[in-house]
Amino acid sequence: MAVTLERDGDCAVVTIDNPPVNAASHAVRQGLMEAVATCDADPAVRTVILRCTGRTFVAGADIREFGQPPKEPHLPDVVAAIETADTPWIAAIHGTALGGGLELAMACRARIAADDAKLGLPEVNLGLIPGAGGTVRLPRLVPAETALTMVAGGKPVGAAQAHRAGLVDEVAEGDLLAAARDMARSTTGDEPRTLERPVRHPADADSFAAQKAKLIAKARGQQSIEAAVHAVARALELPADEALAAERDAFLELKASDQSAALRHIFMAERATLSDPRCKGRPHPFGTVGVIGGGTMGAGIAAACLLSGLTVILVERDGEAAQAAHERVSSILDQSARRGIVDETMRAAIGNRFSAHDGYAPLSRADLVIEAIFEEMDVKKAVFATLDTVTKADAILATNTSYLDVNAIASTVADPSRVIGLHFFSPAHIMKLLEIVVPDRVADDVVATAAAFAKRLRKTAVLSGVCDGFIANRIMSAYRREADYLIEDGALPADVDRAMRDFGFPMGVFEMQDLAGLDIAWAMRKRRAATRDPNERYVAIADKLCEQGRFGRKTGAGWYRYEDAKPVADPEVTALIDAERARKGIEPASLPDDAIMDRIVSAMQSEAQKVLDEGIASGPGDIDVVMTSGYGFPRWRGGPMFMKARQDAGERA
Ligand code: T1G
Repeated sequence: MAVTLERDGDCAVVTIDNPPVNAASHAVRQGLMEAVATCDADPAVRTVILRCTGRTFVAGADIREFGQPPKEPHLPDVVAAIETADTPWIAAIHGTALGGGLELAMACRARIAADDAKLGLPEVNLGLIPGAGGTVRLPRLVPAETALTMVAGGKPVGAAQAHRAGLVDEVAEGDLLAAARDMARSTTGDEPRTLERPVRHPADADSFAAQKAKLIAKARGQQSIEAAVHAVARALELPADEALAAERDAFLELKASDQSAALRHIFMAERATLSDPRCKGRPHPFGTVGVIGGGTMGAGIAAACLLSGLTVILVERDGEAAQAAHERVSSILDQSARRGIVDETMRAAIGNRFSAHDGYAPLSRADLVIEAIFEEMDVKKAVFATLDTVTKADAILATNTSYLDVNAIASTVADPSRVIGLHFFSPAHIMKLLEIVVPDRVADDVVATAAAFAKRLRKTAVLSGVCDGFIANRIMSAYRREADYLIEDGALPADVDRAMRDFGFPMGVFEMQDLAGLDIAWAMRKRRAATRDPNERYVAIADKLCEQGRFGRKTGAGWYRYEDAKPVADPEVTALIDAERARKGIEPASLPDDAIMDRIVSAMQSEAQKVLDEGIASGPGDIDVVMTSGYGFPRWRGGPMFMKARQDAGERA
């Protein structure tokens, strides 16, 4: 039964049991409607407690029902039934109360939350706005500024913050149900219903207007964010019933939109990886992680593990490097503490789980070792040969290489079934994407352990086969090559970057290169020069910039010149581009932004199709996850393969 009801004296306890996250499915909605009627029909029931089994309160409407014709009772009807019930309901929240889950809770007369609970309205992340009264009830419980941030930002708040704001009436100490029973006993039924409360207007109209404008500007084309801002604004101005009707109309319009279909596609695709059969083995424990190399990547990986509660043993080539690595990791952790990602107590506890060494011996305690040294195959092979002798026989050995052959690395250890690729993206403690590179002879439980490790670090994991550049860097190289062709054909770096920003990328491909440093790719191009196909078009402009020492931001000039750290178009670069065009006899063409983006996206799609045809990626959703999580492809466009499917369907229609 998705919903059960049991009597506890003059209190009824309504329990939702709908794994994995108690989504408000059709069965749950029906069960709740019946519970409202049963409790209201029983004069002996004075209060009702709404709770959930399992790990969380209701995590929202059931996303899996979105593609089907909606079935009554609709969630707004259930929410209204609870709010208008004669018998007052109390929500006992643990885990997360999100979207429709929080809307159900706000229909109750009161809310009590476990101290580690989170409450939010993340609908904008699915291209929606709350569709069951969330935008109208929330500003009646919390200040308008908080409501606007929660609805348009889509991020949950913790129980303590929710309590301070007025969203929950109590934070339970100890047993949640017992605390809810105490609250029920003191509930009289005279408490105001949420919609009967006045809205909590903003403290200052001008700053509220500025907050709204800033949210809309940051949306970068995502319609749901602007719609969320307008919905909260309406709730502050209109009578509740009119605001509810307008919210529902806006919700239904967004639900039918391409952007919402795209965002729901990405949401489900990000979770599909871990349901891959190769991830179904039994994971090994990975409580203690060794990290080899404490440079930018190694330090970021170590920090990501520490922030996820793991123990880290970092190894560098000598004492001085180990000390420098320890300081690098510590400064990342201090920054995380300053940002409130960890509190001071956690920050201190992390320190006790971290050590840096100039020798391999401590790695005998590691369950998983991640090599993050520089990209030289011989050096990596030597490291793995050493790891083979110093680590436990069942310790998993991973390489963070971004393009080298993981099968070749695995061949250096006696048991290659314990070797896998874990390709992090820089900065490793921030970027969500993690490519799990699956070599030929790896064991299933090692892949399953990598998937469980990714989930523990809250990473978005994608399985990749072994090839040069795996999925992400292969596709990035392809569209970066196309961008080089574009500037030889007539565009300038600023044209390409503007087109990409207007498309929804956080930055363009040339700005990105200046940020990462042009010298890294230059070194790779020089390494590959001998094997490059002489018949393939080659653009030498980036090489010429590097020959002048223009490596990007770090040298004050690259594709752009940097004045006060701001990129400025540089006539010297334009002259260099003109000279290259002339040398090749290219008459520059005028390239409008949509033509630029068509070529950039097509380059992604054609390389992605090769990656799929070669079996390197399992499905088009993996490509979209890689491009949105790894390279800032706008999530509300769904990714290059989602776009291709829409284009192909349009052509077929
Ligand atoms: N509906 C259906 N299934 C869901 C779901 C949902 N809302 N949320 C998660 N799942 C599934 C997910 O697909 C996965 O399935 C499993 O649960 C574990 O998820 C009217 C219309 C709750 C914080 O946007 O943020 O309410 O792969 O791997 O990392 O206004 O899931 O195991 O088969 O993410 O512990 C609003 C979305 C909906 C919340 C848990 N709610 N979910 O994170 O586990 S719209 C959301 C999450 C709405 C109303 C509107 C997270 C989580 P499987 P997981 P997790």
